Amino acid sequence: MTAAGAEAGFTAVQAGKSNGEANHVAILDNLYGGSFAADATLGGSYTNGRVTARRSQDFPLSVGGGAALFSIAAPGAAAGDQQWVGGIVSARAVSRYAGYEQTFGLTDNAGTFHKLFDVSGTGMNVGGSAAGIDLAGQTWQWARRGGGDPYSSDPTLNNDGSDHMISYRVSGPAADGTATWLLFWEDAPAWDSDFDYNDLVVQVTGVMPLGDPAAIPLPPAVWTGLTVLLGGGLWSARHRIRRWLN
Ligand SMILES: [Ca+2]
Ligand SMILES: [Ca+2]
Repeated sequence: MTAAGAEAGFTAVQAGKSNGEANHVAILDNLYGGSFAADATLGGSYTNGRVTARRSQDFPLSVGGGAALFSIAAPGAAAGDQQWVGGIVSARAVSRYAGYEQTFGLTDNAGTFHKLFDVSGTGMNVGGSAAGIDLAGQTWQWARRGGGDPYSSDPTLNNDGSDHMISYRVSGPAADGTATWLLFWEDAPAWDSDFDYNDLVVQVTGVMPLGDPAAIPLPPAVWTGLTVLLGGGLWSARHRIRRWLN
């Protein structure tokens, strides 16, 4: 980890040990085109001159004396990528360089896992997506399942206490309340990991409903509605997200 990275609170991303695997720059190039290079003005970030993937902090100071909340609509410089809050969310698999099967979802604050999709394929040629998931007013952790051990965006929930997800904000928050993120996962336990964070990459797009107060966690009982929403509700939200995604 560089001194600058340590100061900014970034988990170090190591060079991969496996031949033929794409690193973060190659994954960004494939996803957005152009040639991404480190952006010297933003620690841990990359740009192709048109699109910038700005690294999220991993170990920030707590906000307001409590848990750091990472708002999809309004990320603060002091917020990390462990906890996420608010918005209507869509997500899709971008790449997979892993021996393990990969499943993506989230956990609520009761610790219950909600699967969003299984990942098919390998390398850059992968499938798996979910759209129009209403998480307005919710607080959650992203979660990776599949083969091997389960891992969370919150290191304190991981069996090895390590950070298994680093993230970049790719765009937004825009005037219409949208923002896009990339989540890069490491799926091996610390004792056996290269920590190159390319085992699973997921693109997340959030839309903050107009007037949403954000950052107000609701009781776990609210989560019982998630499955229903995944089943086909919120068509207006889905439409907004489809319009925004390319
Ligand atoms: Ca992290
Ligand atoms: Ca790895």
